[in-house]
Amino acid sequence: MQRGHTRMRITLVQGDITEQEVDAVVNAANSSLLGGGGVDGAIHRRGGPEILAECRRLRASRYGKGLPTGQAVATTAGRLPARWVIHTVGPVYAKSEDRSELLASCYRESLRVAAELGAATVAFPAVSAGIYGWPLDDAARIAVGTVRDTPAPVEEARFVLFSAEVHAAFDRALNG
Ligand code: AR6
Repeated sequence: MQRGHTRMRITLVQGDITEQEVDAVVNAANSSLLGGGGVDGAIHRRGGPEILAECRRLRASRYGKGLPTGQAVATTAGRLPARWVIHTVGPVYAKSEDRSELLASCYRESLRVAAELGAATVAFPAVSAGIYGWPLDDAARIAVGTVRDTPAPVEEARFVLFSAEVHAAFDRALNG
């Protein structure tokens, strides 16, 4: 079988992304790559200082001005059960401007990086749906639709949703 031609399985779980036994965990980071609240805070706390050390090296080299919104970059996962963290920067929600393409790009670019790493299982949070204020149903629709439409040599894309409410929104987006 040719790589990239297997169909990616999309799964949903309610839980904490830092506990997932997957190859790669996606982090809803900010451009600084130096940490924050929400998923980002949890990943750095649980993963330990190795992740931040690698993020600092990225800031000192390829991403001197920070990681642009919609892009993705990998580091070690430190002490997490995963092997890698793929940091992506979601757009802040704005009523005055449609930033959906940037949000879709987070999922596409994260899958591209996962493919480069050879990750077979990837866990995603609901990017931009917390501190960045994206309305839940729309964030879920963009997340599920983009992952579904992005061909990648990944066996499982697992959305890990922190609350029953977010899980329900992703379930509606996936199963109608
Ligand atoms: N596992 C899974 N989901 C989680 C976890 C967890 N451990 N913790 C929170 N969530 P957010 P954003 C959910 O705010 O909106 C940070 O400060 C949360 O309930 O983490 O993209 C960054 O540094 C929500 O559904 O990310 C940026 O500055 C979803 O994850 C900014 O927040 C995303 O919420 C990024 O904001």
